[in-house]
Amino acid sequence: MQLIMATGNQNKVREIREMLEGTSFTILSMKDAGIEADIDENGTTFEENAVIKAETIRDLTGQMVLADDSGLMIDAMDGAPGVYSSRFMGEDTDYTTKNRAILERLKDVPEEKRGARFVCAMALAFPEKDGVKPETQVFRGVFEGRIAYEIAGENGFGYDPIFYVPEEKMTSAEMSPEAKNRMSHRGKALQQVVAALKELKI
Ligand code: ITT
Repeated sequence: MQLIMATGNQNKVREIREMLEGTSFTILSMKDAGIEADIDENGTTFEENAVIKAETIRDLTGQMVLADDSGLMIDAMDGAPGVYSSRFMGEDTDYTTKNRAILERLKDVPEEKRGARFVCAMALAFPEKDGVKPETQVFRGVFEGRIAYEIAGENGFGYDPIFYVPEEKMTSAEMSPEAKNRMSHRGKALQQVVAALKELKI
């Protein structure tokens, strides 16, 4: 079964493809599908934004669509950057600059107050049938960790080099892709999506 992924972020597409390897589900990115859309992510929660993205592309294509809205919530920054993770310090600012700025901001914050989590909401939107749009299903995955003291690791993307995973004693950018996918917010949300797709029996 093929799903269109409503994202312009190729790192998300890569991780989701890795996780779906060996299943009967395949992902077509918007780029592959030749879809260009500038989606206004004006929701205030991950769930709202995931639904906006999935339903916009479902309405445009008439296909089943999966969307991922995710971000990093930092306790010492009152949950920021949160839903604004990709827009933090400006969409075009590179992640080395963003990550350094966060480390600088937290330089005097002790370990026990450096808690952080990656959150991922995934929305699955279904094609209209007999003039009715089925209800979009939404799932959430959370990955708990802390903000590191230094940038470390080359894997992953975005904020991975400053996201320390205590159980692994390394950042999520130092973890192998397989290990990150097993523990990550995206991995946990995707497991629920796959279970829901299997229930559909289509
Ligand atoms: P789309 O809206 O087109 O899907 P986007 O990158 O703008 O792409 P979001 O609005 O969901 O996506 O922002 C998510 C941001 O959160 C992402 O750009 C990263 O900065 C961060 N993020 C999410 N998951 C991450 C992960 O697994 N590792 C590192 N950073 C992550």
